Amino acid sequence: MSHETQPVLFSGIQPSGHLTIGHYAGALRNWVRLQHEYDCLFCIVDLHAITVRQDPATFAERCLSFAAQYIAVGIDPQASTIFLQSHVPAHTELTWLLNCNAYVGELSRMTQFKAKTQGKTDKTIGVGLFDYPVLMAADILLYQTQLVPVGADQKQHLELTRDIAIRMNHHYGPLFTVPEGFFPEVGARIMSLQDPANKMSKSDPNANNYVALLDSPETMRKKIRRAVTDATPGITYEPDARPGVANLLNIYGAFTGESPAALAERYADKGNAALKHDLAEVIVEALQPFQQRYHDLMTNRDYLVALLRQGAQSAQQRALPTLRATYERMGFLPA
Ligand code: ATP
Ligand code: LTN
Repeated sequence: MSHETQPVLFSGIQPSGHLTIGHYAGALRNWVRLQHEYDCLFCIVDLHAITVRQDPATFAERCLSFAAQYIAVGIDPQASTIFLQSHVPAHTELTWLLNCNAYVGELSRMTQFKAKTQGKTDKTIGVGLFDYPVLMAADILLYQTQLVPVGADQKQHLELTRDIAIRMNHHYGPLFTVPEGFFPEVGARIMSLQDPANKMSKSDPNANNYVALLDSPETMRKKIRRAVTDATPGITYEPDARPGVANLLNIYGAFTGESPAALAERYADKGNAALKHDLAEVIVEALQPFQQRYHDLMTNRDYLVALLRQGAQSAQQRALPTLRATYERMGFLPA
């Protein structure tokens, strides 16, 4: 199918910390799976990343590394548009127009905002962190996006995006496609290995909480071996009663396509050690070709830089009609 007739898919990841098996399970593997059925834009949302302070000395390099990881995981750069958010000014421009149609009340209810500001005072909470979901809405709405494949933690942000789109369509006439989320059945929320009550996060100061896609095989094996489980004999899939074991089964299922319940049956008479051993091997084996491709790509920086430039040009062109229509409908004098 040619791109003109395909529905648009948009998704993005912040270039902060290290990409983890959580991002693989919740987002990346679905991008790969869906990329040929949709007209896809995969963004490295660098403007979102600076809502938490980033080290300027390493930030650009991390953005390039994320682009290489998108391709290494299986995104075909010929078929999809890969680009950096900061290279396409339409994203920040539309954000302002949306800001004036979004409410402090709805942004104050965002659980990610509440979690990231917990224990902080107004004097130290950045305005960017508060406005983060509006920039995300702009990312999505600029391209008349129909599908947004993300992990379960993004459900609320997607609902807000839909609310803003519906509200503006109502006020100014049809402007935006109202997008749908795509949440995987297995792996939509991978939990921390040491604390299965919390989400696995790539910016976690404790590296034992996550497996990074670029960890060495030995590090991966060690982190899985040390994952917190419980003392109950045998393996069962009981997310509430046995969150640590359930998390390992979810990760396993995300990598092999099996259901966590079926895996639990297969391992019913075995122990945690056997499950961890096999899971580590599944992850190591799946990521070995990814790591090889990644290292090859990183030796060709000119290629990556050119690809991102091309992607940004194409994205900006595609974003302009919606941006201009929004200005126009809001009554601005055309430039
Ligand atoms: P951070 O951990 O740095 O605060 P984040 O990982 O929550 O950030 P992003 O890096 O922007 O945020 O997440 C990118 C995508 O990966 C989103 O679709 C998100 O839902 C998904 N994702 C992130 N962590 C997980 C996880 N633990 N399980 C499943 N999906 C995840
Ligand atoms: N907020 C998202 C990242 C993100 C995104 C987007 C995802 C920014 N813009 C547009 C999908 C579509 C997160 O996962 N933290």
